[in-house]
Amino acid sequence: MSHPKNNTLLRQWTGPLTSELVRTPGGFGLGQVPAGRTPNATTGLVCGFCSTGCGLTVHLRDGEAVNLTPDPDYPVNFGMACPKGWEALAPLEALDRATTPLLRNHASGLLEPVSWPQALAEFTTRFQGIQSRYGPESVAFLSTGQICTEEMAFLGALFKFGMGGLHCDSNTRQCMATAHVAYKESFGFDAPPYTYEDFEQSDVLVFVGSNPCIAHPILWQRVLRNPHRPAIIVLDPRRTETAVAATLHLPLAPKSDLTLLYGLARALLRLGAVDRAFIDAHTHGFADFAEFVEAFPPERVCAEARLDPELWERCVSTIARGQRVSFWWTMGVNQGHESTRTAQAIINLALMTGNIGRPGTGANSITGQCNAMGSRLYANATSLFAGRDFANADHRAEVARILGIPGERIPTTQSWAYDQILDGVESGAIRGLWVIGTNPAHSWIRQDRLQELAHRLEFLVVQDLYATTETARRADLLLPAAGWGEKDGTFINSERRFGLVKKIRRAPGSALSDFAIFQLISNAWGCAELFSSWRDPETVFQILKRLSAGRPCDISGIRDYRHLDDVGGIQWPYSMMSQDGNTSEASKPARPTPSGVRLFSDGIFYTPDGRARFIFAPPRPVAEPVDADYPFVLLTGRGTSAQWHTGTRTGKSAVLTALHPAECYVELNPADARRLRISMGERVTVRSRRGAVSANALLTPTVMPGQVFLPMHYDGINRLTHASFDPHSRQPNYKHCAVAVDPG
Ligand SMILES: Nc1nc2c(c(=O)[nH]1)N[C@H]1C(S)=C(S)[C@@H](COP(=O)(O)OP(=O)(O)OC[C@H]3O[C@@H](n4cnc5c(=O)[nH]c(N)nc54)[C@H](O)[C@@H]3O)O[C@H]1N2
Ligand SMILES: Nc1nc2c(c(=O)[nH]1)N[C@H]1C(S)=C(S)[C@@H](COP(=O)(O)OP(=O)(O)OC[C@H]3O[C@@H](n4cnc5c(=O)[nH]c(N)nc54)[C@H](O)[C@@H]3O)O[C@H]1N2
Ligand code: SF4
Ligand SMILES: [Mo]
Repeated sequence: MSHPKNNTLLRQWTGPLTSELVRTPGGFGLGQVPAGRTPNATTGLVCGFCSTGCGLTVHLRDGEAVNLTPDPDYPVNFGMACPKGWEALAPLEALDRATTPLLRNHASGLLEPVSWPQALAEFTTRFQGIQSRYGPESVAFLSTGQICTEEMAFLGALFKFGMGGLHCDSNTRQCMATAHVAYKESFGFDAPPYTYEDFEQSDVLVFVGSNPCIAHPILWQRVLRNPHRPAIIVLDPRRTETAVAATLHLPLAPKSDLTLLYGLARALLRLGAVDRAFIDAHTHGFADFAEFVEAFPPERVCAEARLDPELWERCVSTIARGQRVSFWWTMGVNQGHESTRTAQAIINLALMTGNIGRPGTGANSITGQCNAMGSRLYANATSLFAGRDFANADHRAEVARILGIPGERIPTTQSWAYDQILDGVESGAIRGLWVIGTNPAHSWIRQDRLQELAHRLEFLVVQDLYATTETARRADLLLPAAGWGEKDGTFINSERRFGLVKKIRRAPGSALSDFAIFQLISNAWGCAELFSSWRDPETVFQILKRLSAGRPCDISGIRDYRHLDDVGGIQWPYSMMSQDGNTSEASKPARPTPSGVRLFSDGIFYTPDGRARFIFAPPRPVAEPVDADYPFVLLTGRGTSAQWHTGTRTGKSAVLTALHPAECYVELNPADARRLRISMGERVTVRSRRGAVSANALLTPTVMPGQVFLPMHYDGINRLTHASFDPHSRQPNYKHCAVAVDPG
């Protein structure tokens, strides 16, 4: 039975548009926006696709969004947006939106509409039943970097402190786990140090496994605004759009990055292009590192990375001459079998050359999803709130005190990672699974795993905008969620900037914001008293401020949502009190345009002794090398700027679908195609030891002979990929396995 309070909550959440900041021709106000009362107003919010976090101006008629344009004043995008941003409203209108909870009728096998009270009762009885039979840890969740920070925080608190669960993870594991672990070990905290102004201030930019022209187009625009005629070096096995636009492209052999980066450290050392004073004052372990990299002479680098020695020389001398060198990395690094050490090899380069904490420098991981940064800091899944550790008794006591909850509600151990949770389903340790805002039946490295394991799960709940995703179609219970633009909250972008998301249209039918769903569940579950102060997103934001105080990610100086709206978002740290050189500029009260906040300008890191660490390990062989039967390396990644991941949102916009190929395609080098007698546009089969997909051949010299590239947006790609993981971050290795290509 559902708790009577659920009905009151339901009325609250399905009522009129909630508190919003709206600019009207007459001015600017915070408060209720009753439909029909604000003709021709505009309001600003950040985009809900990628982590760039562009500001968009939504044009409202009678309180509802009718159109949007990029915000010319937002200090991220300055009036620019990529196609996804321009089309952000279209996916919300899709006909396949989930508009009511759906429950599987096991007699007919069909999903059938039920009321919210029925759905909540089902959720509670089924999951509580599983927990009573198999223990509290037998229920798990997999969540996302695409819901608001306040929602992630609620979910993590509800699950761990309210429902007594332990094992939970999110799609951030597929994406940012490597950067998280690498930073934490090297800097003492998961802290991407840069501001976007660094794109404009460098004289040398090095992109490793990163294709911003496609994946972060507005960040690439920031590079193009750089007035210093910068050298741009791209390390990517493919000649990507970014590589073509660069001044130097190194088409390294896939997964030879670690060898190359150690070789670069050795070469810079030999040239004396190191900052001894910085190393001595601010780092730990350099002498051992310098000795270690001796084993990576240029001959070895060029042989293993298959590089032209002259190209290599140019790369080394360009970086050695640079005064303000910034290193940027994305999924070509994070998704690999030795990704954490590779990310740290980049960090080591920035440290040894003193390229950190100054304008135009840094070891800079570019984030993926709009709020992956939020999930790293506030999801309460793999780390305790605000980057704390579950195993640390002091950290648990702090969180218990701030939240006013009994300390024993906080687990003392770490959750399993994504792959371990799915293994847990296989072994029977996990019997109930709740999937929120992610589509693992397409995106997980073994995409059929959920399907294969479905019979082992007693209850699968999926919470999504659409009832049609590959994962939602398998649900026992579907909870219809409101999407970006249909709810309030914050996202944290790649440069650590909190930006505001607002409700500028009503969700269809009885779809509810994830926040409202978590609140209703806490109530139905019987643990609402723990969350009595978690009334709405903005009160939770105030709780997050308290959780952040004194932590590296301190946001206690942000007053409220209005403050974020006034100044175009605020980067952390932004503490109440000016604490050190890093935060003094940031901590001044609201400024019209906040200037870029960069970490480590004082050379003090978050480790106990304040020094950054040189961390390194010998390169290891790839998990699945090519052989005679499977002679191609399969690379996967983003295909076009108009496609977003599994296409559940971008696939609903007529404009965006016109901007990308409708059918799956595989990029193949013309020399390989000639040998295999494959012609342009021909249908081919790409096969690995695990499965096959059909694709149209796209013959292009942008992929090297012996390699093929498949965009991740088409269903079936992750039947091919090899389920191997970096041992430190447990991030999947999506970007290397062996495949064959057959005509037909
Ligand atoms: N349009 C669009 N934009 C997006 C997304 C989207 O789906 N669509 N997704 C967002 C998300 S969540 C993320 S995480 C980012 C991802 O952003 P990126 O990481 O820039 O995108 P990818 O295409 O996945 O991978 C980048 C490059 O890695 C290269 N690569 C493959 N193997 C290796 C290797 O061994 N070494 C090196 N050095 N490079 C290698 C690939 O050839 C590819 O060009 O994009 C974000 N932005
Ligand atoms: N082969 C290969 N596979 C990859 C990658 C690769 O490079 N190659 N990249 C990996 C990376 S970096 C990532 S980040 C993942 C992404 O993988 P996924 O997270 O599975 O991809 P999305 O399509 O973004 O799925 C998000 C889901 O959340 C729903 N959703 C959107 N907004 C909301 C909301 O506000 N609330 C709720 N409840 N639901 C919402 C959407 O409808 C969609 O179904 O894919 C990974 N998979
Ligand atoms: S670059 Fe990213 S944040 Fe900006 S409009 Fe495009 S998808 Fe949105
Ligand atoms: Mo990602």
